[in-house]
Amino acid sequence: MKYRFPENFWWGTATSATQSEGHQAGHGKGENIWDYASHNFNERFFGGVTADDTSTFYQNYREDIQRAKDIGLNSFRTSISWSRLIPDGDGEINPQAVDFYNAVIDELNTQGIEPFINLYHFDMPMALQEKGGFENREVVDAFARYARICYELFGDRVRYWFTFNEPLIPAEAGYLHPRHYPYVTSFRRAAQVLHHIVLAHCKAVAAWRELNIAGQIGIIMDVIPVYPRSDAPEDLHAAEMADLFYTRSINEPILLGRYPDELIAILKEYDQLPVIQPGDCELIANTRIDLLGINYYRPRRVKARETLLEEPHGFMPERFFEEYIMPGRRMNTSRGIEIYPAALYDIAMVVKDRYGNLPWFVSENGIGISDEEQFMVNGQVQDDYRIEFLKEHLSYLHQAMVDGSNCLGYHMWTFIDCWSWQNAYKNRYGFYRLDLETQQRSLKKSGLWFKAVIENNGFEEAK
Ligand code: BGP
Repeated sequence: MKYRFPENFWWGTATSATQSEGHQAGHGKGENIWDYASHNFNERFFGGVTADDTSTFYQNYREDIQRAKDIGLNSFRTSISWSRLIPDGDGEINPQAVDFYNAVIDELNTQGIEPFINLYHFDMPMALQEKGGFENREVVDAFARYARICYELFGDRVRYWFTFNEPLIPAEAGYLHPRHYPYVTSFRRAAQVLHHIVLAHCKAVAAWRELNIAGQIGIIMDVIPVYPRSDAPEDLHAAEMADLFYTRSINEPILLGRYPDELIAILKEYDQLPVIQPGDCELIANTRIDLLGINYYRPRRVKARETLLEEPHGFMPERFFEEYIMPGRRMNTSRGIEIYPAALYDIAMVVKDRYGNLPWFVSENGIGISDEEQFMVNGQVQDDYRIEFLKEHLSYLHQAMVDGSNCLGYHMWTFIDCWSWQNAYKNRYGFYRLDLETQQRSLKKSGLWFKAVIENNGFEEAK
């Protein structure tokens, strides 16, 4: 077989609590920023669909896990909803949430599907957001408490834990380029949020290590590899700056134990440094993870700035670079992002060469397509484009593994079409189609294809 993967390779899918459970009023869940924002800033959500109406995994988890089994998944990532477990974020535990997550974890284990559990997927409890969210240092401790509670409740049956999904995003999307509540534009505030998220991660890792739980603790990073327009020094510098602000700013404290010196120097020069208290740098330096998840969707192409950036809200990293629209680039027009499978190889090499060949896996990769019903034949979405996408990405990943990358698995985003942070149900990513009217799930052609890949632990065709 041309693309054979190692024994015990993780073949799975990823989702998150807010995007798949549905709010399910009356079961003790507290509000999080998505419950709040999707009602109060409803126009920001495609079709006005709120976080209440997300895919009903809360009611249907048993049948859904059977569906995961049906296509042979051996691992499954979701998150615990902080505001379901602890409605106000820092107080009483909701017993119905404990029952629910116990049931989900037990059902996964019973079916022989490894649960990968993430603690934070963009979903700050509203009560804590009202206190400033991660801008407020007290929330770091509330997160560490919540993490410890999760380990104590579920750690005997969950072997793979993740502190955060895409830890840069709550800072960047919430406080710099406003797409997530509280829709702020301020670099300095974003930097403070990011620093506190780094600390929250470190404290959650420390709590896990103290409890001596069997398994591994990690984090899930979003990597957007940067490519310069040309080899001209100005373009190379632009690419370095984009990488520094949007990748190294988070990867290096987490994976190498310190912020990049160049970043600190620039933030000092522009008076944008967050408050870093004595002891913070030691904590960061002494925290190590066991396992890294990487979400990959798209590359970032940049060039030297051709015009001066207007900065009505003050300092922005984009003063050092601007987007390069590469002629002939291949686009996913539904999502408005470039498709570039070769980047998965480059990412694997960065993990190998820059981050000590840490064990890692692809924790998200996928293609969101709108109006998929047009591809429906006899009740099945014929998503050949998704199969092509998978083949291409997996073949580059396979090459990276041949070249020494320590990659342990591949998780597709996502299992059943789920709600998205702004696009709601516009773009569909799932192996199963979700009918929004009936909530019925139906397997797509790509789900069948993935089943065969899992059975064979690989696939034949070239890219
Ligand atoms: C990732 C998030 C997921 C998911 C995915 C698809 O960055 O971790 O939660 O949403 O992107 O993106 P979108 O939903 O914006 O199309």
